[in-house]
Amino acid sequence: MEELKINLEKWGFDGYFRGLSLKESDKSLIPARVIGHNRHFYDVVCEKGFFSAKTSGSIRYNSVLKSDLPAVGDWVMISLRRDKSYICSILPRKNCISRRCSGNIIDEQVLSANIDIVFIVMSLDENFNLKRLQRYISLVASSRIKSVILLTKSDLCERRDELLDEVKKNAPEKEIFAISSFDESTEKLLKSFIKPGISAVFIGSSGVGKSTLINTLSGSHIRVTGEISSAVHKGRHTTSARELILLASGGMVIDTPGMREIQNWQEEDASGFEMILELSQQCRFADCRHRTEPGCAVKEAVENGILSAETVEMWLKQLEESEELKQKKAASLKILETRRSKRKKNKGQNID
Ligand SMILES: Nc1nc2c(ncn2[C@@H]2O[C@H](COP(=O)(O)OP(=O)(O)OP(=O)(O)O)[C@@H](O)[C@H]2O)c(=O)[nH]1
Ligand SMILES: [Mg+2]
Ligand SMILES: [Zn+2]
Repeated sequence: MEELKINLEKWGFDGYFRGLSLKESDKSLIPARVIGHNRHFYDVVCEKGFFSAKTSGSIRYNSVLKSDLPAVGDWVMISLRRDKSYICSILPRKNCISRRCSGNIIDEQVLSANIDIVFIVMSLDENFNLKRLQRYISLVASSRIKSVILLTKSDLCERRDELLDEVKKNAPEKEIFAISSFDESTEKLLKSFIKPGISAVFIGSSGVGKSTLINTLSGSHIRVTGEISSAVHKGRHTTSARELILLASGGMVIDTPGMREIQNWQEEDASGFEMILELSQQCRFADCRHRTEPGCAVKEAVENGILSAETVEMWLKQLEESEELKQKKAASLKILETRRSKRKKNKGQNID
């Protein structure tokens, strides 16, 4: 049988990752990209084809945070065996989108790695919410990946132009499009961003149409969308896992499940709030919280109608959250460190 040989460049294997993979000292390991993940296995693609792999003991042992484990989009080094394949290491990420996980301990979860463009999807129906959009924008901004805003379901919305203008005012430096997933022009628009070798990810709340857009791009209906299941009255079919697919036209797309909560792992960045930062320097008190302090330039700007009170509220909320997050993060890292060193000690005893 002829051996399947896959061109990894199509899957985004560029000079950067090739260089990193060549540095691997264990020459029996080969590079692969993680294209899917379920509870027990990772789906990977390598030159020899598609395989299911588990993480090696050493990856599991050495990971403190969830982000130390492979994520969809990661380039990894694998040992390929007929029956079992193992992911032995993760090549350093170019970038990643991550969020903090809820629970008692703050942890970081990588949503996807090595991404060239993020489509932030929000629909122009009852899901439309400027504050939520701002949170998505800062989630992506802290990862320094290019993002484009897609306002879907424009066919259902009579205030389309009005809402589009509102978003443009809130995110003046972004490319923003009001689209319908079912328009022919939509495929063309998206493909103008997703060129061969490019990895794109779609993020946004559940039901906004991420899978529908990906179906349009892939020209197939392999991704289940809300519509199919409502036809059989089984409730909405929402995407439950992240997966990366290669488009026939070149380029890759990652579908993600709708996020219920978006919380940044990296500290919030100030993009969109530059004006407040500048004004703060003119406040009478250096540590002005822009609430009740006299001589507050920010409050004054709001009163004069130069700055919207909503933007200031958003900024203050973000500050409070990131302050809280910083403290929790420090505490969590301590707990996780202790956990790791205990594990090391236990292992030492086993060896003795
Ligand atoms: N009218 C209209 N309906 C749309 C549009 N895009 C998607 N839909 C419908 O919206 C519903 C949800 O779409 P999905 O693609 O499953 O949404 P999703 O973002 O993948 O949702 P999750 O997987 O839960 O995160 C489906 O019934 C789609 O047919 C659009 O542009 N216009
Ligand atoms: Mg979906
Ligand atoms: Zn102030």
